[in-house]
Amino acid sequence: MEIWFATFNKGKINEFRNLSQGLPLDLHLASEIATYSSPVEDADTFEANARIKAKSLRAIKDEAWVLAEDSGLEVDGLDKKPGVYSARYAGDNASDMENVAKVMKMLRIRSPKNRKARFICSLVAISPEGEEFVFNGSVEGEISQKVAGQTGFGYDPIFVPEGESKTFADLGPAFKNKVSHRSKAVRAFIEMLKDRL
Ligand code: ITT
Repeated sequence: MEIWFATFNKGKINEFRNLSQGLPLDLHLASEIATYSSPVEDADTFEANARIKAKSLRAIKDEAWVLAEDSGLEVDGLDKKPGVYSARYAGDNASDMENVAKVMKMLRIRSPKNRKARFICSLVAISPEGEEFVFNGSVEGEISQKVAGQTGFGYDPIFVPEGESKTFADLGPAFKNKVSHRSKAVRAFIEMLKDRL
């Protein structure tokens, strides 16, 4: 089964590959298409932004499955920011570490005590026939006091999932793939696909 993933985020790609291991999927990436560039993600929900990405690739690839996801971190003490702005919280083209530093700084200023947070993932898939499917996943946790850990990407070095004392970046990819927002959405997508394999 041919699937085209509308993402340029290597962290998302690695996690999808891990989660879909062993399945007869022929995974292709948007980066293989020289003429494709990321669309403007100007919607105010994860799902709507994921749909924008899926549809932009579907416009070029209409004979295969197309997949896109939008995800991010909501921090309660920051009025649910960075939310849909997670990739560019510290500015357009900001690095992961710059975004992490901004969350730590804003929490220190605004809400050092309330560190409750969650990751959210909304995945939109479009079948070769043009049917659209939406799968959502989230994981609750809190923002750590310190940046810690070497694995993963994005805000993983400051996100401690509920019931744990270490960050996702410290806990490692096997743990993250068991409980993460993305793993929940991707697993639901895979379950739906299995019926069609
Ligand atoms: P594409 O649009 O090309 O898929 P992107 O990185 O721009 O890649 P998003 O617009 O969905 O993706 O932004 C998601 C951001 O949220 C991402 O860059 C991270 O900063 C953060 N994020 C999402 N999932 C995460 C995870 O599992 N761990 C850590 N940070 C995550």
